[in-house]
Amino acid sequence: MVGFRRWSLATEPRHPQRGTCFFKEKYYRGEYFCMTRGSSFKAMPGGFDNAISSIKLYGRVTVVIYKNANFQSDNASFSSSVPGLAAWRLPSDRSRNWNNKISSVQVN
Ligand SMILES: [Ca+2]
Repeated sequence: MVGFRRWSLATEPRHPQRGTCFFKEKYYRGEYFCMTRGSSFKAMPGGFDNAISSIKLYGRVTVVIYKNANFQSDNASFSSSVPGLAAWRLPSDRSRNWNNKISSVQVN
């Protein structure tokens, strides 16, 4: 799984120079994993499916998130960090938001 790293809260914080980290809690807290630019996951790593609440970007990158696996269904792209996905509504259903919805991702 190229680009995949995972650390517990107890470990020293690390992140890619150019890439993205996905966090289970808002404001970049809780369990997380990181990806380098140019990598993607057609399905989220174990325990992270429908569990992401914030996204931190490092360097010039764009992250594309998808509601379903295999880059399907609703998507959204971000070029700066997202402290709370609950603030972003789903394109197909404006009454719902992206919190705990991400099921696949690309980092460009
Ligand atoms: Ca989903």
